[in-house]
This record gives sequence, C-alpha cells and structure tokens, in this order.
Amino acid sequence: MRTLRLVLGDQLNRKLSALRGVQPGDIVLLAEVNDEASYVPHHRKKIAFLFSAMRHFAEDLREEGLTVRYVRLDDESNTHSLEGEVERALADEPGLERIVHTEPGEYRLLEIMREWPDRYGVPVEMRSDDRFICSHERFASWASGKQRLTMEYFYREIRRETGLLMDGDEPEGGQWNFDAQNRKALPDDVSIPERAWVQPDAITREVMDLVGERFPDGFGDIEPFGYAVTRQGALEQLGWFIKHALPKFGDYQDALKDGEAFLFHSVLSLYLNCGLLDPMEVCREAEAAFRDGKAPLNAVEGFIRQIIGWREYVRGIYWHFMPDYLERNALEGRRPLPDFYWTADTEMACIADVVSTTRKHAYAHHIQRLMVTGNFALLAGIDPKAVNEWYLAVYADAYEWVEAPNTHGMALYADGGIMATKPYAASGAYIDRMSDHCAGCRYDVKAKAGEKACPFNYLYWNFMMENEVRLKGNRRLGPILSNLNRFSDERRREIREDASRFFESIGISQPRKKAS
Ligand code: FAD
Ligand code: DLZ
Ligand code: SF4
Repeated sequence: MRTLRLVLGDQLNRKLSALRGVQPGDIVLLAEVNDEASYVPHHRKKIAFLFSAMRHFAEDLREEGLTVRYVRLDDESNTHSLEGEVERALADEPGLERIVHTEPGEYRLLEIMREWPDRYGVPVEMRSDDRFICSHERFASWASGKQRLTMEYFYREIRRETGLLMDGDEPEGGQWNFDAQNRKALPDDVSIPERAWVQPDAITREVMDLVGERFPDGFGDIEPFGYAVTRQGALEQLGWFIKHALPKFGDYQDALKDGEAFLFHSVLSLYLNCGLLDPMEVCREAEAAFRDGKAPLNAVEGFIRQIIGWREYVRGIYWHFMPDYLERNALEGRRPLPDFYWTADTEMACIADVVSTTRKHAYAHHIQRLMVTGNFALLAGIDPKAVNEWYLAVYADAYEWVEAPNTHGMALYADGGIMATKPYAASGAYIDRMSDHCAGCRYDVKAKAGEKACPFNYLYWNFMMENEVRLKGNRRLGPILSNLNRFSDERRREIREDASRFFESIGISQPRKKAS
C-alpha cells in the first residue's frame, strides 16, 4: 500500500515508528511550516538548528534511496501548516493510499492530528513514539493507585528494567542515588573543558540566512552556531562529553559560574529530543565509562538518573495529566513576565547572566533554569502561562512534553504538588553558595531589606506571606512558615514595601489575583 509518511522536526530518527516498513513508492514528508515555527516566539538558533537537522536527515534518507518530499519554509506553495502540507502531498502525488505518522510530543498538535482520520480521504495510522523507555501505558500502570508519584521510585523501577548500573538485583555501589555528593560549588582551580563546537556547513549556513531573513526581530543570536545537525555529529558530541565532561558532571552538576553556561553538562538534550540520539545508547556509553574506570559512580549514576529517571518521568507526567495540567495555577501567579527575561537588561547579575547565555546559545543548564530564572518567576508570582511560553520558546531542546512539567510543576509549583513536595523557593543565599554571581552584583546578597538588598531575599519572604494560607498544610514548609509566624507586623510591612517597590521598578506592580 503506497504510503505517505510524515516525519516531524523532532522525530529525526531512522528507527522512528512512522518509518517502519517503508517501501519503494512511499513518500516521506518533512515540512518547514510557519505554524510550527511561530506558535511561540522560538529562539532563532532553535529554528536554525531544527531546520538544518531536518534538511540533513532528509538528505540521509534520500541517500538511502527513499523518496522524500521536503517542503522548505520559503517554498512558494507552502501552506504553512502540517495538515495543509499533508493535504498538498496527497493531491500532488496520486496513488497514495494511506498516511502513517508517529504521535507528536505536544498535546496541541495531538488535538489537530486526532481530526486527521476524518479529514483526508485515506486511512490514517498514528503510531506510538517508542523512542522512549517508558510507554504511556507503562507509566499509567506505575502511577495507578499511588498517592504520590515520586520520581525516585519510578527511576528505581526503570533501573531494574533496563539493567543500567545494576549489580545483580542490587544497585551498583549499594545505593540508588549519589546526589549527596553532587552539590559542590565550582572551586577556582578546576578548569572547564573547551567545547568541541561544529563548524556550520553549507546547509546550515543557508538555513541561518533564511532564519535571519524570515525572523529579523526574533529572539536570540543565530551566530555563532556550533551545534551538531546530523546523527554522526551528535554521536561525536556524545563521545566528547563522555571523555571530557562526564567525570566531573556529578561533582559540579549544581554549580553556577558567571559567563560559563556549559560547565560539565552534556548539552545533549537538543539531540535527544529531536531524535538524533537515543536515550539508551547515551546511557550505555556513560555506563561503559564507569565500568572502564573512566568516570566515577556519582557522575554516571547522576547522569543516567537525569535521562532514564527525570526525562522519562516528566514525559509520563505530561501525558498522564494533560490537558488539565496546564490549566492549573495553584499559587495563582498573575503578574506579567518582566521584560528582562527577553533583554537581559537587569541589575541582578545572576539573571542577567542566565538570560544572556540563553540569548546566545538557546541553552542554559538545569540549575540556571530552575534556581535562577525559575526561582525568580516563582517568588515574583509570574503567570505560569507566560513563564511556560518563555521556556518553550527560548531553549533549543524545548518541546512541551518536557518543558511543561519542568516549568509548571518543578519550577513554579503551579500543578499544586504533583511533581514537587514543596515549592523550590530560595533566597539569595542559595545562589551565593553555588555561584560567583553575587560578588559582581550591584545588590548585596547579605542584606535582607532596603534598596540595596538582594531582591531574592525579600521576595522569598514576600512569596511566603502571599502564599501563607495556600501552603499552610505543607509539612515540608512547616519550619519556614513557623518562622514567618514569628515576624513582627513591622517586619512584614517592610518586606511588603520592598517587594512592591521592586515590582514597580520592573513594571509588574499587579497584585496576585486573590491575596490570601
Ligand atoms: P545534562 O545536565 O547534561 O543532563 C543530561 C540529560 O538528562 C539532558 O540532556 C536531558 O535529556 C536529561 N535531563 C536532565 N534533567 C532533566 C529534567 N529535569 N527533565 C527532563 N530531562 C532532563 N529539558 C529539556 O530537554 N527541554 C526543556 O524544554 C526543558 N525545560 C526546562 C525548564 C525548566 C524550568 C527546568 C528547571 C528544566 C528544564 N529542562 C528541560 C530540564 C533540564 O534543565 C535540561 O534537560 C538540561 O538543562 C539540558 O542540558 P544538558 O543536555 O546539558 O543536560
Ligand atoms: C519546533 C519546530 C519548529 C520550529 N519548526 C518545525 C517545522 O517547521 N516543522 C516540523 O515538522 N516541526 C517543527 N518543529 C517541531 C514541532 O513543533 C514538534 O514536532 C511539535 O511541537 C511536537 O513535539
Ligand atoms: Fe542574584 Fe542577589 Fe546574588 Fe545579585 S546578590 S547575583 S540578585 S542572588
């Protein structure tokens, strides 16, 4: 049966379910469309990365002898929607008898695709996305009947199932998790390895020009461009990470350093999420480094946990709770996103650094996302919809299945505690402990109140005051709320005034909708 096989921009994998059983005569469709390129104001490097990876993937398929219909963003007859491009392919290529595609990574697109069987005059087969270790059904059966969906227990089951870092039935090294060793700040005498950036080739250059022309005012720098855009290139990045960064990944996983976005992180999420790398192959390489004595257990366990634990778990949470998940706003954040999330124009050195890195690379590491920009948005009570849109737009690895649980659940506690047992709220002391940002900041991280005080300090207590009633049943916050209880009226007024003055200075003076 001649088949039209649609491959999305984040499905660039030869083993993709939609390509299984491909026959001569079938047509593989890839399309650059405005609908996908602009449903959020994507970072221009993210678009360039994905289009270049799509074009290279199409070339690889052609070299293999497959027939590929590749629609470029500037093709004159481009309808600029995926459904329009499927329709056009069916009209242009007579004799196609069915459509096969793999489920998408975002609910928004799934809703559109659910209409497809009624839309086209041929049968439509949507296949599951088996690039993940845990299927939707497997996650649902794990979640069933549980009061709390704790990542750690999910992770242990996946460790057992995959056999990764197992010593018979026991975890390697006698414990499941070595996180206690993975919270060091970066000492001055530890040098950071220089990254092996990839030179853009002719295809990437062409795409960079196209993105520059089509999105002249878009967010983020297109140059310099150093990401890999092919499977081979992504494998080389994996090899570089295992050799040069993995050994210290664990120790400095939570560290922050001014002007240094990558530290010992893998920078592999963009390849994993668009299909150029497979999660199990990445974990097996890391495990082999441990078995060969080239990387310590705390590093390898920590790294593997991020992939088979967190990455699989957040995907499970997303599909298990959507579409209601994103409607939740447990802490009723309603303030708008401050402009400095786009411009980096703020005197808060930590935020200026993370937003600058983000603008430059379409990348920030986990603690930058969670404890700097995420923490600020939590403390300031920013509307989760605006925060979600920002994270979905600005990172090259961002698709809603992974972005939303991390932002909505982990960073903002907007899901009311499905993922986290308490909000990840932190004052300036945390950032000071883990970074060198505060030394160069115009604010004083040790000062609690007044114009010079670090905003994270009074915003932390302002957050606790604004949410005192909402959070009073949370046992993990008990000691903090008891502490707050002892604050005098005058101290409370001082916190409120500092916070209001600060919100006004950054143009977000709206109150939370319902103060409690
Ligand atoms: P490393 O630190 O080297 O970790 C290794 C791999 O583990 C990553 O490549 C990634 O695939 C996986 N991983 C690590 N942490 C997580 C996590 N919490 N959830 C899922 N996978 C994880 N990750 C995305 O891939 N896309 C997103 O859109 C995204 N949005 C985020 C938003 C917020 C607010 C936060 C706090 C985190 C977000 N993350 C997201 C998770 C994490 O920050 C990134 O996966 C990580 O920074 C990517 O860089 P890396 O490849 O160098 O990761
Ligand atoms: C992110 C993205 C962008 C920027 N552009 C395209 C595109 O033009 N064509 C395409 O097929 N996919 C693109 N993507 C990835 C999709 O947005 C992604 O497949 C869905 O969000 C589902 O995860
Ligand atoms: Fe950030 Fe406060 Fe430190 Fe400045 S003093 S860098 S605002 S934590």
